[in-house]
Amino acid sequence: MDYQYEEIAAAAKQLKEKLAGLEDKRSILRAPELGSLYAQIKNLPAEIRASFGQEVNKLKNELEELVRESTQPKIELPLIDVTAPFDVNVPTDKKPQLLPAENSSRHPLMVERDKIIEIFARMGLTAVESRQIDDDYHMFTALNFPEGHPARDDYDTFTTEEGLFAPAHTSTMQNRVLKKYKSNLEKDKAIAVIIPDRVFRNEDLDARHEHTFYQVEGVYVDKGIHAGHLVATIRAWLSSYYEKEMKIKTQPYYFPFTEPSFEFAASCPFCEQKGCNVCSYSGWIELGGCGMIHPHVLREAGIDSSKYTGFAWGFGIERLVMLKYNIEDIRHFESANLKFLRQFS
Ligand code: FA5
Repeated sequence: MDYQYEEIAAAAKQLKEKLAGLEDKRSILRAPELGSLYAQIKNLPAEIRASFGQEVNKLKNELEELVRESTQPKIELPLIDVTAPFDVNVPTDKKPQLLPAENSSRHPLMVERDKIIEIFARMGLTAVESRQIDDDYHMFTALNFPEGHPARDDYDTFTTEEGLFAPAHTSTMQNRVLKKYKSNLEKDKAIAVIIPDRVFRNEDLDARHEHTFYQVEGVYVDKGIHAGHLVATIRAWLSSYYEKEMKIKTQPYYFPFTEPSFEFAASCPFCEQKGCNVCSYSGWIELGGCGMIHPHVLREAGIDSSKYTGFAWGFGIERLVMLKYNIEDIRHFESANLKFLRQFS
């Protein structure tokens, strides 16, 4: 920094040299050289008093900044390309840290999404990311919704002028992951994938419905797979996520891409099924849809449906988290309400 008064410039040079050798860096702010500059101000001629005083303050600020820099622990962040995609399967503690943790906290949905991925990873399922814009083929045709099928109305979402969609569910990824991993089957390995990502719906909002939310899709295909594997997988995962033994109930439902299809509910973890206001006194909480992958969907991806069978499911991540922490309104997640968000950091 430049100083127009020679005396101040000389003191600045001297004080900076002195600072380098000091153990208690803050003591430089009490140095006699600085004190004597301040003491002179009141005796100076009126025409230079203000500018001299400003320069002494400038020197004090510079010293304070140097003290701050030398006393703050150095944060050595590795150089990273923030635009580069990284694999969603990388464990949380190995992911690139963009901000020092003390300046920020992660969103609870992202923390829980990582826990979900980690439990499935231990069960042998790999995570694949979805996309924010998709096409008619992946949203409907590949999932066995022919054109004009009334079930298309259940997935009413935002569209672009070009006729593309913001995906209304993570099932839009089924055809892609079946194609990507079908070579596993020839090597006697299962297709075992989860897709945790954001989805969108044209929805009337309330305490349980958002227009933008997260789902986690699961797709498992191998020889001899049946609905018992589906129920056992979901039950094992839920018991691990809620850290208690969970019961599962399925009831018949309809999805064009699974046959048979089910809605599944888990035993209420709050009341041990005695009945409470969270489960509307039924003892069960509905969590998602599932079923055996329809042979048309397997064949569309080039998989021999007479040889291989599989199951798929879709949970709403917000609903899972609401149940875990007894959160009564889904809209808290996107509210940017720091009082709510900080409870999870
Ligand atoms: C589906 O989206 C199917 N794709 C699930 C599926 C996958 C079935 C694979 C079979 C095989 P559904 O529309 O029921 O199904 O949504 C699944 C879950 O997403 C719901 O149970 C709920 O937990 C969550 N969900 C749905 N709509 C909303 C919403 N507007 N806000 C928050 N969560 C929602």
